[in-house]
Amino acid sequence: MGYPHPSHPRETPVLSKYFGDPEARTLAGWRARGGYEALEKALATDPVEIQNIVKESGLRGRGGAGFPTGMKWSFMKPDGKTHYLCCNADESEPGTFKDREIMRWTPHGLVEGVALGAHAIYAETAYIYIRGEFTEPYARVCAAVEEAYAAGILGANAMGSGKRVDVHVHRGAGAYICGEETALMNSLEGRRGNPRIKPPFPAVAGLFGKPTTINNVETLTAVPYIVKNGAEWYKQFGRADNPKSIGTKLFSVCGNISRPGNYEVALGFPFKEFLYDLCGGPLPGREIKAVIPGGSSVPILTREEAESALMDYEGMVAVGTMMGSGGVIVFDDRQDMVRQIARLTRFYAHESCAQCSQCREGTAWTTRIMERIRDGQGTAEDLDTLLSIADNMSGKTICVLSDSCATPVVSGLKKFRHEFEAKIAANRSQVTVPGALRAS
Ligand code: L3W
Repeated sequence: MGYPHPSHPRETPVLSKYFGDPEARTLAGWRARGGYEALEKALATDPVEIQNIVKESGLRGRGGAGFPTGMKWSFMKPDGKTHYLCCNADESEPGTFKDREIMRWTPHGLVEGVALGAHAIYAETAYIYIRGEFTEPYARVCAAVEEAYAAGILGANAMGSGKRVDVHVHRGAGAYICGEETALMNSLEGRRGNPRIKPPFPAVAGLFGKPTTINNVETLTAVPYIVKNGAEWYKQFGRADNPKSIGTKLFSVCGNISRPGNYEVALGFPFKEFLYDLCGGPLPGREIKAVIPGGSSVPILTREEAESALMDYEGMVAVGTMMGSGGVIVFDDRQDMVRQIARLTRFYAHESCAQCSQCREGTAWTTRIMERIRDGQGTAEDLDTLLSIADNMSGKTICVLSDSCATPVVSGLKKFRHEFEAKIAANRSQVTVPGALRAS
């Protein structure tokens, strides 16, 4: 894995400021850049005060759901029970590769955020659950944890505060589902990574049955900056007319785009300018056809929809999708959307834990039908069948993997139905009834 692209003048590099700077990886380098000052300050501050600063800052979860971080932390009370913090570093959402870069370049920034978060939720023990395939990020995070222990930043008397903060790094074994927070906890406990029914939410009964907070890598890494500079400083990032989406966000960009990579912008950035100015637009002679803006689990946008959107939680909802994890996948006019969507459904079918019938059967049937349409063997009835299966897969299972498989099918059929129909019309083996394709 190489160096990242130089920062674009229109980016707002906060978390990504030291991407590409190898010195920032070391403890000495991180400290020289102001690292661990926020943790030292936090360890001398009452956890409720830290929770309030984070609440006031408006920081929301950067893993996909956008839940307010300060509110999540405030569910954790000084009740005398053992508490745990889990950092979700199992980044596996197709199109998303920003946590990987945080861990590669600023592992101490993450360790600092994890230790700070643990203190803020009255936990002495934190786990970083890292995706199994992340060989280099795993090595970087382990090295940072080791250095932090050796320097007394972690351990029984963290930074001389008299408080214990232990951080364990746990490597996953390559299952996407283990990024779902309750599956992650089962996996950490040594069980099969099956999601648990919520409620109870982890804040009530989480890891080993104890109150637990689970936060994404990017979320935790943002916290030291907020604690150090204050909530008011953080609130400068965002659009003035939307107080619900505050801060900067890392977006990973891949697919048919001139300059792929990670970009950090203030929330509310115009998506059109992002795609064409920062990312250089489509490849020469091509046009953007579609964009998935938030990792493969969110609805697909047409080019026109994407170009009218603002990059924040509400801006993406306004065009019928979600900001999700910030994984932007770009498709140009060469792409066969049926083939692309079939590829996504196969991914979800492969990654389903198979606990819920709607997901186990639905992801498999959807993939079979998508692939037969892709291969020119589809029939007119297949489109209604796909929508009917999608309906049975949405909102009916323990976790949202099933919904995530249905989403690109439903949004793809709504926006690129003509591509499905063209493939079906070309299937000479079916008995065609005039008008049947448009019957629904
Ligand atoms: C206590 C309540 N806690 C909610 C907590 C809950 C969780 C957080 C958000 O899905 C999304 C999904 C993917 N009392 C609570 C409460 N909480 N109500 O708040 O919860 P939830 O259920 O809305 O979301 P989730 O299950 O965490 C995550 C989307 O992200 N996604 C996936 C990305 C995957 C990656 C990756 O691989 N790293 O980022 C992409 O869009 O579809 O919608 O902590 O406990 N009353």
